[in-house]
Amino acid sequence: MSIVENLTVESAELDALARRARWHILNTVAMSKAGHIGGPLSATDLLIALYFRQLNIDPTNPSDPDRDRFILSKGHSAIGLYTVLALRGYFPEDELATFDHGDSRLQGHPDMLITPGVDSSTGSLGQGLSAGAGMALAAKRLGKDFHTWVMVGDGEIEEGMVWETVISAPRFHLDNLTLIIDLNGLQQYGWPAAESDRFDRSEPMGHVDLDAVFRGFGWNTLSIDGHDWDAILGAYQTVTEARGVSGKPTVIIANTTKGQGISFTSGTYKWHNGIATSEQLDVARAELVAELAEEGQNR
Ligand SMILES: Cc1ncc(C[n+]2csc(CCOP(=O)(O)OP(=O)(O)O)c2C)c(N)n1
Ligand SMILES: [Mg+2]
Repeated sequence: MSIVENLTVESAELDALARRARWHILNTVAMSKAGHIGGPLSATDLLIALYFRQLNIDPTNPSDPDRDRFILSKGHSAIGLYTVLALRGYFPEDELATFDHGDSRLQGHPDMLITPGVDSSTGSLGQGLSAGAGMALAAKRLGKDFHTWVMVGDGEIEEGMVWETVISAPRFHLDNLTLIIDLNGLQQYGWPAAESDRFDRSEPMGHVDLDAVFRGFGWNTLSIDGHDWDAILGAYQTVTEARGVSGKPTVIIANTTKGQGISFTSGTYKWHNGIATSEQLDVARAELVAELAEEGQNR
């Protein structure tokens, strides 16, 4: 294989990276005046652990045919992916400032044709798992041992197309395919929790036993706390051990909090997207990475 060795990054360092990523997410969207917040923040820890501890990738050679693949099917969380790609070295952190500009490589939704490290264009919810299953099947047919990872949102899995692949992937014995469900309990809109709270957007999958459903369709299942490094890294390790052995795809059901990591964005659908005020940026900076203030990142 031509890929570089995985990095050795300790949990404390992962934590610092995640804080930095969360700051970039809030600040970049505020500066560009467009973009999503809650979904990128719920996925941050899962993505940091994936890119810094799990994926077999080489940021200097993003088209390596042997690289592991990652598809952010919940493409509206693009700024979360771009931030992690920048921290991992695919492009400069400074380039994040161009997010969503017309001539930028970092569009509002991921574009595999222009952004280094993006393996599939996404944004129309529901499609990424099918693309990932195709990649995993291709790997089997070509005799390659790269692994394909896909992340979906819990609102996203209301899309029927997701379930076509949930049904078919075990039939092809895709133990080189892993689905991560970012189960943050919120989407953009949803059902009211009570008559008195018409605008609560909670629990799109709250009535579904996802573990049992996936198991029934023939998947390996893991349920974890998606903000606990040991749990995340343990699940990724279990996936690695099952590769080529289990004959089944694996789903990681990651219990997360939408808007995780910043006090005023945490746990509310109101920060699905949004532009932070300068006062809110001050609060977030103090909570996350005070040292960034001196670097003048709040453009
Ligand atoms: C097919 C499709 N329908 C609707 C949208 C608009 N949309 C963007 S994000 C979103 C909510 C997604 O919720 P969820 O999957 O739970 O994502 P997260 O909570 O991680 O932001 C919707 C409806 C879309 N991008 N694609
Ligand atoms: Mg959600």
